[in-house]
Formats: sequence, structure tokens, C-alpha cells
Amino acid sequence: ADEDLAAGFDATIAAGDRIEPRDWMPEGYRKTLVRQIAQHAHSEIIGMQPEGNWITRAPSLRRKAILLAKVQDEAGHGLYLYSACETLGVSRRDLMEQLISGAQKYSSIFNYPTLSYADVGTIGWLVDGAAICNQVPLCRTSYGPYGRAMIRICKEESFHQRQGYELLATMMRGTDEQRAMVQESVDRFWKPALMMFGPPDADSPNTQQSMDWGIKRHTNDELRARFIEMSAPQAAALGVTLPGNDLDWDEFWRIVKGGGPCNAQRIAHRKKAHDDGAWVREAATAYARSPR
Ligand code: FAQ
Repeated sequence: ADEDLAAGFDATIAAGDRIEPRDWMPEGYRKTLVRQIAQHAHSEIIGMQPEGNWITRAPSLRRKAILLAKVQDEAGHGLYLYSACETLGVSRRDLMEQLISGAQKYSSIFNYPTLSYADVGTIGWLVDGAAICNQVPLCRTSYGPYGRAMIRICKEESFHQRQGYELLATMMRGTDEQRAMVQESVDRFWKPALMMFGPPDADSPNTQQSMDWGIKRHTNDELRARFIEMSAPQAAALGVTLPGNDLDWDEFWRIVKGGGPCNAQRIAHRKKAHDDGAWVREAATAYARSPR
């Protein structure tokens, strides 16, 4: 009977159909999805911090309202993704513990500091831009709940990308000092944004199996090349110069392993927020259990 179940799974994948939570799936498929979806959810939640850093110092009420809404959207994305991950039989409590203990990763990009308001624009343009390029194909991922979460997330990310571009375009129409701020910010974020696509294919242990299972639809290098190509005309229209595409993979692995400029700070901040929220979780649990 196990062989029939495995054959059914293989046939579903081969037909390009979706696997749903109650369907039989190989343990490796489930584990890979938990790893990738959890890492994705954690990235959204940790990704609130670099931009959140500027909410109290936004240059106008309009920019503040936009930034607040964007950071809130990121919280929402994290929550959809945790829900998708829970359909694979893991609890949100476990996921949060694994983030805080460092057992599960989040995207390397969020371990860099945000040093100026131009970084808010650059994150929207390049970091959300890279996220969209990576995530649009994930709308067709083989696991139903993940693919469906991606559809809505991608729509919101496109909006985020445009607001970042609009912010930078506004600054580029401003003073020389503002133009210099934009270029300096792009100089810092370009290569880290290219690293969001993961290691080169030759050093990516998971890509082949994830492609065979229809979890990933393209390799890391394919998507990175697509993003570089998309970004060139946008940079020209803005009037900024993109640094080269030669990446320092030692820096990447150092950051992935916890040694980046902000890794410790990001986790400490998340842990404090989690600890400070303990009373809310306790109250919600007590309320849910109370007779009504
Ligand atoms: N950072 O074998 P592969 C966002 C790890 S967008 C850290 O190639 P895979 C939106 C990888 O986990 C950012 N670790 O792995 C936003 C694996 O380690 P493990 C989130 C990385 O999974 C915008 C090892 O290296 N997006 O948040 C990174 O096949 C603005 C070997 O790598 C997603 O998560 C990295 N950059 O491919 C929010 C998208 N790259 O677990 C706020 C979904 C690799 O074996 C503001 N994820 N690693 O110990 C994916 O598409 C894939 O997981 C990849 C990696 C492409 C990231």
C-alpha cells in the first residue's frame, strides 16, 4: 500500500498538480517544505526590523504612513506563511523557538543595517524586487497551501517594490546630497540583494531535489540572472550605477552562519518582543479555554 501512495504522489508531481495537507507525502518532501516555508516566514518577521528602524524618523507624514503599512504587510506575510507551515504538522511555538535558537535560518539580507532613509527605498526596490523574482515562480510550487499564500504575498510585494522605486525616484529629483544618498545606499545593498537567491547552483545542496519535487521551479543562478537583467533598465531610468555582480561567497556563508553585522541584534530584538508578548499569548489561551 505504501508503494501505491508513493506512486500516487509521484503521479501528482509529474502531472504538475498540487499536493494538499492530507495527501501522503515522502518525509523528505515534508521536511524540505517545513525548512523553506519556515525560513521564508522568519524572513518576513525579521525583515520588519531594518525598515521598522526608520518609522519614528520618516521625513514626512506621507512617508511614515506608507512605511507603517509596508511593515504591517510583512507581519501579515509572516503569519500566512506560518499558517502554511502549520499544515505540515509543526506548531507555531516550535517554529518561533527554532528561529530564536538559530536552528532555522532567515534571509541573509536582513542582517545588514539600514543607515539612511534612502535604504527604505532601496529595500523596496531591490530587496522586494529580488523577493518577487524568486517568489512569482513559487506561486506554482507543488504544495498547495504554500503556492496559494504566495499569490497574495506577491501582489503586495509588487506594491512594496513600486513604493521603493518611487521613493528613490523622488530623491533622485532632489538635491545632489539626496542623489549621493541613493547611490551610496544602492552600493551597499546590490550585492547582498543578489545573495538572497542563495548560493551558486554548484554549491546548492537542495536545488536538484527541490526541483524534482516541484517545490522550486528554477535554480538559484537562473533567478539571480533574471533579476540582474530586470534591474539594469530600472537603474538607468533612476540614474544610479549598479556595482558589479562579483559576489563574496565567504561573506554570504559567514552571514548565513550567524556572523553578519546585525545577526545577534536581530535575534535579540525578536526574542525580547516574543518574551514581552508572553502575557498576550497566556491571556488568549485562557480566553479560548473559558466557557462562553
Ligand atoms: N539567506 O541549497 P540551497 C522577504 C541556505 S524575501 C540565508 O540553495 P534552498 C520579503 C539554505 O536555507 C526573503 N540562508 O537552499 C521581504 C540552505 O540551508 P539549510 C525570503 C540561505 O532552500 C522583503 C543552504 O543555504 N525569501 O522576506 C540563503 O534550495 C523586504 C543551502 O542553500 C524566501 O525565503 C539566504 N539568502 O534555496 C520582507 C524565498 N540562501 O536550510 C521584508 C523562499 C540559501 O539547508 C522586507 N526560499 N540559504 O541549512 C527559497 O526560494 C529558497 O529557500 C532559497 C534557497 C532560494 C532562498
